[in-house]
Amino acid sequence: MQKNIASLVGKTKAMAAFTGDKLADVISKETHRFTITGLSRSGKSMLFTSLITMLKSRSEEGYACLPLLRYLPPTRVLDMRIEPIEGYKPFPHLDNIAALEQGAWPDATEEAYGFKLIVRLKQTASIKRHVLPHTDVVFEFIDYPGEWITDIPMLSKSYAHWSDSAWAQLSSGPQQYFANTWKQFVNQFDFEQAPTQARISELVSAYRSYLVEAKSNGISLLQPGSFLLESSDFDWHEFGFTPLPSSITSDVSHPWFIAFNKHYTTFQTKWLTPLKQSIFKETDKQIILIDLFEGLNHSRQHLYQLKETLSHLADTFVYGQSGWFSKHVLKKEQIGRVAFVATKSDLIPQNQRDNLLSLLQQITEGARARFTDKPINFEHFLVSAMQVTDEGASDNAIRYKDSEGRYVEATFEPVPRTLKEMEEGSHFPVPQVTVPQDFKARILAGKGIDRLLQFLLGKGVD
Ligand SMILES: Nc1nc2c(ncn2[C@@H]2O[C@H](COP(=O)(O)OP(=O)(O)O)[C@@H](O)[C@H]2O)c(=O)[nH]1
Ligand SMILES: [Mg+2]
Repeated sequence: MQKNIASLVGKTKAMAAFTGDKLADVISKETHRFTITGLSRSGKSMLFTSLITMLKSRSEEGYACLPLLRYLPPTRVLDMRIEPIEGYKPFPHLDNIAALEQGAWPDATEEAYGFKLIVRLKQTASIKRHVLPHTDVVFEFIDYPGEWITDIPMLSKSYAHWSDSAWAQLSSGPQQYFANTWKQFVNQFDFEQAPTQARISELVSAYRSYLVEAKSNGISLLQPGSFLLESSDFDWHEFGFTPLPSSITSDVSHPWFIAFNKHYTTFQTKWLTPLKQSIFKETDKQIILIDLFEGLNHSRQHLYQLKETLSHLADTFVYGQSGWFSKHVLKKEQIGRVAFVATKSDLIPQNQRDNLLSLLQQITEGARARFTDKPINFEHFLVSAMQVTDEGASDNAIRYKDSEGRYVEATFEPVPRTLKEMEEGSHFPVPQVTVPQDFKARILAGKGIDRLLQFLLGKGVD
């Protein structure tokens, strides 16, 4: 499809169809496909909601938000419109705005949504203006549940391999504290009895309780993430599986191994393969959203775990799984662009932002190390999709409405610049903010999005 990045597509075709009264239809077209990825709760849906709100406001109300977006100067923008992408449900922008109006954050995403933003620009160069009065710049965005992304690496593992690594993983790091009940359950479980549907379901539901609890305690690497979604398109009630002790996974004739191996294969072929083809499609521009606050709020171990998760998912993030990126971008010696973005930066005072950025750079170290010799341009950003907080009386303070609706002021210790600086056993309390009534003004006051877009809109070759 739109494989030529920033190219003029359909120009010749448009010229051929040219007739005097169709002048307005003669346009050149430039398509940018962005993938915004990130673990669940990293702020993807809110960022999309803000982006649409900002761009609409910029074009419909002439509001000068996104001042740094030189590429789309308001004087050149004729209009902007949002259209669905074929094969995807339309992004629920209006539902999200309605939720915000009720003082609630947008619902957690349980399926994939797509939308296209089409920005029609006046042509400036005079010859072009004569022949092609407009350029349409098309941005394609896809939003999906973050729980899906953690499952993509399971495609390249066999059941036994996945099971052993999942077992080792849940026995280490901060997640081990939430895995005890699950492990006890497995220890008393009678694997001598046949894997009937009822017994499989018992085991799956015990494992799922672990996933749910670990997730609510800030653990990010949880597989299969798809099992966390009630309304998953993959029927984990019928084809569920769990990791099993290695005494079972090492015995290929064991009835439980056979049963779970079969379910795992179904999960790969019926769910993961189509998922990777539809969601993690060709793209040369990646935005990877990272919520550092969940980790800061819990412990240093949580941040280490986040770092490990990101490096584990690096290939999925950057290349998708289609190999498109490597085939098309790398071979053409273009530069791929990857933005690592720490979200919700309004949750700390302005003077702590440098510290947060430095922490972000350390958290992405492992992921970036996977691409040292590749022509990929990485950059780190902080953004807030909504500036929920206000400045406080001192530079170390911010004001916000807490969960009881009181307007409070909180003073902050410095955000650790590195993982090492965060003391063992300490945590960095993060304010529990609510959606403010003047949310729209606060979306327009969100920070960092224009710089981010500007970076990504840069041409493929530097
Ligand atoms: N303070 C603040 N909180 C945010 C912001 N963006 C998201 N959040 C919070 O993070 C939660 C998860 O965001 P969401 O966009 O649903 O994440 P997703 O799972 O990646 O789509 C929201 O419910 C909000 O509580 C932001 O810009 N500022
Ligand atoms: Mg979401």
